[in-house]
Amino acid sequence: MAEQLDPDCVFCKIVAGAIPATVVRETERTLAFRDISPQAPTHVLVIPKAHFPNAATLAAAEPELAAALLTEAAGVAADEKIADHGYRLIFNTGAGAGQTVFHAHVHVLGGASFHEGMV
Ligand code: IU
Repeated sequence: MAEQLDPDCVFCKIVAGAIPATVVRETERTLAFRDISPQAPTHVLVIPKAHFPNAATLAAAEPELAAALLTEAAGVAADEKIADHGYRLIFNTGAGAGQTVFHAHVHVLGGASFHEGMV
């Protein structure tokens, strides 16, 4: 399926292969790659290949694709062997929450303990 891409979006450029990324998992409609600035021993981003500005717009338009991000995040956790210890999923939604790339993505963070709280 040819996905809807935004030529000005950095994650769309990764999907198109125009910007390199270390891809760890891929399905027809999702891509998982290592964050370029890791905040934990495992830090992977799972994105829809199609462009949606954030998780809320993705979920409203394509709930099955939004759910697929969670399935793939669990797959990343299994592949990276971080599931037994526990891992954190983060969807920053909006600039005020720290979103800097406006293409929906979930952060998969693991290999460390996150006991400090939510922020
Ligand atoms: P945020 O939730 O929008 O703040 O997360 C964006 C992430 O995308 C952030 O952790 C960046 O390090 C990461 N990233 C990347 O992995 N590759 C890139 O080319 C760019 C950002 I630009």
